Amino acid sequence: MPEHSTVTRSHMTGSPSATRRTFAIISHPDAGKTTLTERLLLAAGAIHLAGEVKARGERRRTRSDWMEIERARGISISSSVMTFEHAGLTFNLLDTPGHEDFSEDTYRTLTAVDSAIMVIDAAKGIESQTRKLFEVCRLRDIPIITFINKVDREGRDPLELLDEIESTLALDVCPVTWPVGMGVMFHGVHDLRGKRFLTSSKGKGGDFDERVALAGPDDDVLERRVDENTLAAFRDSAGLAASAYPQFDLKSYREGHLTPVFFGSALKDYGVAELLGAIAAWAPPPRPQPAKPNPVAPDADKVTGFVFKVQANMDPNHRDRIAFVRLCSGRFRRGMRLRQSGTGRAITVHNPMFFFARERALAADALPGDIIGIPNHGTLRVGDTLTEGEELRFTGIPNFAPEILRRVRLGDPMRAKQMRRALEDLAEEGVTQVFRPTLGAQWIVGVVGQLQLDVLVARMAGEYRIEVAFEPAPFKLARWIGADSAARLEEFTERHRAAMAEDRDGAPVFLARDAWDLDYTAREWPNIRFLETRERA
Ligand SMILES: Nc1nc2c(ncn2[C@@H]2O[C@H](COP(=O)(O)OP(=O)(O)OP(=O)(O)O)[C@@H](O)[C@H]2O)c(=O)[nH]1
Ligand SMILES: [Mg+2]
Repeated sequence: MPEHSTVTRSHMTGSPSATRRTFAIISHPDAGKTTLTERLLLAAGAIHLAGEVKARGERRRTRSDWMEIERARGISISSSVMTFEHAGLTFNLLDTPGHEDFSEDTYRTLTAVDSAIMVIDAAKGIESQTRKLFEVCRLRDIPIITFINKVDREGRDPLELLDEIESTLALDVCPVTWPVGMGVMFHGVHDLRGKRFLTSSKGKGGDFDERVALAGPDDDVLERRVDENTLAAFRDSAGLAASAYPQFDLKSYREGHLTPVFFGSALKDYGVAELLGAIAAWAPPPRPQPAKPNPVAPDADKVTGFVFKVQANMDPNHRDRIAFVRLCSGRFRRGMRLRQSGTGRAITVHNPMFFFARERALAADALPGDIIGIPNHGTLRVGDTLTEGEELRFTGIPNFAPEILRRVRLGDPMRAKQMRRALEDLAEEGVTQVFRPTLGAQWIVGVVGQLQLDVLVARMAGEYRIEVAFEPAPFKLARWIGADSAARLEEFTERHRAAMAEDRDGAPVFLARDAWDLDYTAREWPNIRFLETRERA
């Protein structure tokens, strides 16, 4: 572990966790989440130069896409945490991957946040992945701010986009900023609440660098800056925007009934500072977290938290393994002893880390809403609850049944042990799942999508120097099994030894040849449960 500075960040006035804003950025692939993340860090003063996803050389270095394969492909594969301070508040931002092959990572990340920014590409509107992510937010009552991105390019009509959000997601929408032209006719954005025109001193299509006071869409300031046709269209649509939709209502937003909508451009910096201001003013501070036997309120005295993500090899020079913990209550201090649910084991947290935009630092203390990284050698697992001793367990962190199963073939049989170690490491991160068949020595990996297999191959080679290849497995589906009667469960596993496996945690898994096989078996064994998801821990 390299040396780091130590930081104390808690502001102990009033309810301490009221100073935290912990949120995720979610969307379909390529909508601009990572670009927006960079711009938010820049707007908050946490960095001085925004990296670009598809730029070359130094400009390429975005903070959240740090993995080799993310930089090579220009996509996000794993969610990343970034903490920054601004306006007396501490923001914990989680940039998530959009591709559905990595959605398990995104779903787990959503268990750790209090609100979300939903990014929509102005040319595309709501896509199927957006809808799925939205459903997860709704299940967990996570309030959403919408950022309609890329208005500097040709996009769909803003009113049509609002109506689509309203009807497909059944949400009230409240426009906060409104575009003045789009694509080649893009002149800037009208901040409806702040009564300003965000524009460029370089004229049409330039990067944002100027705010001009604006009484409203009819203000003649615009006549000097915007061509006639664009202005007429803007006045029409902005007039409707102001009159046809509800006013912003904090309660309704926080309860998940209303989403404020920002039109902007992450790449050209339009609307980003306004968005940051909205997160500060509107996004909820830490909320109670679902747990058994009872939810945990952020102002409870004792420290509690849970692991929502594990990441191996973040530091290429050190074989590190970091468990990301969302703190839910109490005031955490470095060196504390915390008890791990399940095993009952106590661990002393010597080196808790904060992840800032440019560096990591040792965390001297942390508050509810904060996310700390705990370096460990495999003790801490996704789904683990940490407490000062209380018996409780945070709920709702799922594992999903994989949709593709492959047998692993090893290039060099001398390295079987290392390979298994690496597969387990990466399985723990959720890159893939791994199943150990009861019979036979060849492990089986399960993924939700093909891209995960590509990532597995690339990371095995890059981080562990192991060449792996896959061959078809004789199975297509995996289901966790359970039963009320232990004897019945044992009978089932005995009778299906050739189709049984264990997951990484030793939980029994039935591997079915196909849907018909699964269906048939399930009907033959009505007392056995076949589960598509398994809650961790
Ligand atoms: N014109 C334009 N391009 C943008 C804007 N924001 C992002 N882009 C481009 O869109 C592409 C995708 O951007 P990312 O920020 O990687 O998108 P993402 O949502 O993080 O993608 P994944 O994490 O892979 O799902 C990149 O080429 C960006 O430069 C914008 O406001 N305007
Ligand atoms: Mg990204």
